[in-house]
Amino acid sequence: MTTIALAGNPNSGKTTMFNDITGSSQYVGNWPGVTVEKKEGRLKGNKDIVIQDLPGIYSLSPYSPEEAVARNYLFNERPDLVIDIVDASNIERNLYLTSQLLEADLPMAVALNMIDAAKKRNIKIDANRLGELLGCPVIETSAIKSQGTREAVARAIELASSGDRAKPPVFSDGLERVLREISDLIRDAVGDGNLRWYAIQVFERDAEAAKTLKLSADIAGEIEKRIAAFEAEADDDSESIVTNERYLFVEKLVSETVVFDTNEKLTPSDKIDRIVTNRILALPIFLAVMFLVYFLSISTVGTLLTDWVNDVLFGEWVPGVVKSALVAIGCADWLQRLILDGIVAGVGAVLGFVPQMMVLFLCLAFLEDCGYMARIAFIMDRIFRRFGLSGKSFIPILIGTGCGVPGIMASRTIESDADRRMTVITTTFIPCGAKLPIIALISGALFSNSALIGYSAYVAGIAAIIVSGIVLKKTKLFAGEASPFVMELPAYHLPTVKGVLVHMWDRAKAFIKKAGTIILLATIGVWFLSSFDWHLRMTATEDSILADIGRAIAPVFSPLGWGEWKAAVAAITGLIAKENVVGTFGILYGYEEVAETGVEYWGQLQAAFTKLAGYSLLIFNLLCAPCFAAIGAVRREMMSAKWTWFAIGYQTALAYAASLMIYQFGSLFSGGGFTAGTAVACVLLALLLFLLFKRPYRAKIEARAGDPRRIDAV
Ligand code: BGO
Repeated sequence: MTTIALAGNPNSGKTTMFNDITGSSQYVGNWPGVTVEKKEGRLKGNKDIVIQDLPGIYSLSPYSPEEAVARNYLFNERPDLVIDIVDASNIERNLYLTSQLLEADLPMAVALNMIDAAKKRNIKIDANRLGELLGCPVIETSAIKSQGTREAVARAIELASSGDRAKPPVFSDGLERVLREISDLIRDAVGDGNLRWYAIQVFERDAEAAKTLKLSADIAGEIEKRIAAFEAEADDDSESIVTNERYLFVEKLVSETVVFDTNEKLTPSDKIDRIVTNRILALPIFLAVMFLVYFLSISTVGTLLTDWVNDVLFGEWVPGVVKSALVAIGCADWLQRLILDGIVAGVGAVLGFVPQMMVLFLCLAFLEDCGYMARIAFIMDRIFRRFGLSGKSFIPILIGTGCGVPGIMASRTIESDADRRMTVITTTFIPCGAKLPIIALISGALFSNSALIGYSAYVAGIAAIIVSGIVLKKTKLFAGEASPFVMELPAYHLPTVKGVLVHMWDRAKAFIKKAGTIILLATIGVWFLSSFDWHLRMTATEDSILADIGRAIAPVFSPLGWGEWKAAVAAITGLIAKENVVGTFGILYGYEEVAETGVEYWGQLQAAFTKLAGYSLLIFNLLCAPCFAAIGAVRREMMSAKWTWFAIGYQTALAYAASLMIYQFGSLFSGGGFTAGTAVACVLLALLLFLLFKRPYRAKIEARAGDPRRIDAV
């Protein structure tokens, strides 16, 4: 068994190469963080070769969690060889990682990927000469066109059997001298490990290397003396010294092997970006694009289909056919009710929104595949940064528009613990696919399918993220500089129909699968609890177990305008999966109606909720704690029960406060008079303004012996 690891910068085409050579269909995206965990596959045509797709990294210095994943894999599990995927159209930046892989003395081959894009830009690379300078095979590839990829693997395999090693970069004389001295001091501790690699790490004061080597205090002190002396001589810190040397090495490689087109003109992408990412126009364009997305999915195209599915398919046909079939076979009354009033009404209510969801996913897939979504992250970075937040936090949010779980996982690309936690807490504020049925239900039943409702839900999600960011950043728990955000903006391209449909289906299939599993089970549970009393006798909904439970919790939601027990129950079942809010409404408000007369239940909703109460209900369900699957993801990413509870508590408190303010101020301005609820809303607003405008928690960098980077509170 031979293991080949694919390593490279984010967006260099690793996953595309992985898919091409293994025949898998891992998600290819144009933003960093798509591969946050390594993925394994077998080479097409030779199952003895294992291919590992590592997360994209800019360096082997583990600043971010995915860099740590990649580095740990390379050093602890030591693949038989590494294919370093270099984006040929961005060769200079990509070769920095190559220089570190050379230092690590891993048997490797270089795939000069995206050679098609480099050629288009008239960048000429002498791959043979580059191979000579690096001491390893360099193969031109275009993973997207499946060109050169098999050769890259074949050459890498040849290399593994030959045992040849690449040439580590040679640094300037002064640095080489100190590295030799350090090598002599750590030789025993390294044993048969890679002496040069450790010497460089120790020189850079890499904490991981120090931990592994367990140097005695004497030796550590001796090494520190030499590093400090060299730093004084070079007037720079050790890490920067090595970084500069690596860049010098890369510069030399590039000057000898690459010729750039000095007359390169603005590409069509650059021209589009002048408008789309323009400082003034970028935000209005983004807001207009998202309005169009919700207009198409909630108000126009999606609605036509959803109306038919809700009114005709699940309103008449399915209940009609199922009922006739059940009557024909003489099915017991209770089972008929379970199937019609429970499963058909509940699951049908959720599935009714599939067309709208498909249109939403189609629009998002188009925006992503043409390259616009990557620009949104870039635009949001500029906005977020003003509030001390990073655009890096926006990538999980973009991913979270499909499903919160991968969104939460994508937060791993954020180096700073504080920023990462904050992103995990706020990512699910953005409406995910599962929340779309709630948006579509409220907008359809109470607001005549207005696109503004769906759009406002999206804007409310972003507002909640920004407000939370500002407020949390000012606290001791989350204070600190925003993580740096580096991102390659891919050239725009016309998405393929297949690509868009595959991305749309990727998102939609999870939803349909859920409808057939977790939502089905939940609707059975809700039907049971809403059909039986505490003595397990079948009864009217109003006398059921669920009604009693609902009435016990409903008063909590009265100040939000929907103290109705059915709505309270729906908010709770939404924790299992957000679609359950709609499923529960389908059962509780559609009870008997669907089965008996085929009348859809929106009329009942109109009677039960004012527009204001409905909107408050929508906002609460959008912002409150996410579904169990997402809570599980929060728990995994936080690696702490305390932080998970903090996230749930914060999200629910924010949702409650936002809904309360919406309902109470809305009631006040629509002539409802000043009540105790309005007073509470005023206090909450004052608190919010105070938190938004209070002075940030200040931290200062205090130099301390042995720990110069320690941050202490003032
Ligand atoms: C998008 N040539 C060209 N031209 N592009 C390539 C090649 C190649 O050889 N190989 C990959 N790409 P990942 P990481 C995209 O997805 O494999 C493209 O992070 C887009 N997507 O198609 O994910 C590949 O695993 C919308 O581009 O890289 C992908 O290393 C607009 O490089 C990107 C433009 O590939 C990253 C590009 C929705």
